[in-house]
Amino acid sequence: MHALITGVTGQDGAYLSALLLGEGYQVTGTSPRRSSDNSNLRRLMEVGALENHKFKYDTMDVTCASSVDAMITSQHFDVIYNLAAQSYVAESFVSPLATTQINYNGVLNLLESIKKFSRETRFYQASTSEMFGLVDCEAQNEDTKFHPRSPYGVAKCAAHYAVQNYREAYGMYACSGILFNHESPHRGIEFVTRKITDGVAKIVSKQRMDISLGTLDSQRDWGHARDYVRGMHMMMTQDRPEDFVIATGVTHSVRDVLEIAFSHVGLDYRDYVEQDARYMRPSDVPILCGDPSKARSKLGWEPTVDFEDMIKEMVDFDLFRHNVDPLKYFLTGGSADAAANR
Ligand code: F7E
Repeated sequence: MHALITGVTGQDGAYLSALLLGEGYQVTGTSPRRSSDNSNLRRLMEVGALENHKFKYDTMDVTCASSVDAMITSQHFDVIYNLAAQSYVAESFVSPLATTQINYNGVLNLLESIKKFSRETRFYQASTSEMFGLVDCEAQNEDTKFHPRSPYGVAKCAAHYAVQNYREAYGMYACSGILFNHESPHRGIEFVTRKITDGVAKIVSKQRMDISLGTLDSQRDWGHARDYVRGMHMMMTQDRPEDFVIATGVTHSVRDVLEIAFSHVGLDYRDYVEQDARYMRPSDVPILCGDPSKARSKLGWEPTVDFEDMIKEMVDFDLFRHNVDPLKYFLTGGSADAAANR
């Protein structure tokens, strides 16, 4: 089996590559351009994908139809996972057109190319809980109406409907995973959980004194990315294509993330966090909570990582990255100097 993963250099691309390689797949992973210093391949290196002879890294720009056609006609792909996206919601308010170009037009380019050249290829689209936006029910499932609150969410809704349309119009195996927030030590530094865990590690290692954040009241259903890419793969190996919500069903606030991350290193977040209007969004999503019942019953999917354990794992990883050995740190009663990992 040969898989194409677009946006392979991101958190989910790395975990999905590792999963599929472990299942014996040949994996071609793409991003729009090669960076000269290869720093964008860091995650693929860390999960062990780069050194696997069945993994190939290539360039493809989903916003360019000829680039997509060239890739899809150059070899046969059994499955395509579209993870390419401008995924930072705040940035979509600044660059709505560029966001739409990648997050919607890019999906159309892929669907058109599959329709024209490789109709048997299965297609996965990374849909998102941001499509639900302003919700009026306690838990969101596959039938909950969309009320996006950002250019990011609007473009993702358009792409979601396009996938549904190609499935109905052309009988393609095309499905969307409606994934709620999913984090890990490989999460981008701009997202709130990682910004906090990296900030805690920088405070412990005395590289900074505080963290500036936007609203602390937002509530999200946060799961672990490794669990969520397993859900993607399960959706793509069914008899029929269907959309699924992937979530834990448990909601926490940004304040809860702060509480866990800071108390893990023996600090009180109130002494280190300041609020900054620059991180407030013109319209935000106050609360989300997923209902993964369909994924549970039809796919047999279950989340395996507890929220608190995940945040602590991220803090420990960031402590290591900032040269503090977490174990020595705790054993020496919170002395970063004594725990310096040199
Ligand atoms: O924000 C608030 C912020 O950027 C979460 C993406 O993967 O998940 C992610 O979207 C909440 C928001 O994630 C800061 O206002 C406060 O209410 O970590 P986030 P997101 O916007 O929920 C969905 C499912 C996706 O599909 C997206 O691609 O936290 N918040 N202060 C902050 N957020 C950030 N980033 N930075 C702050 O300083």
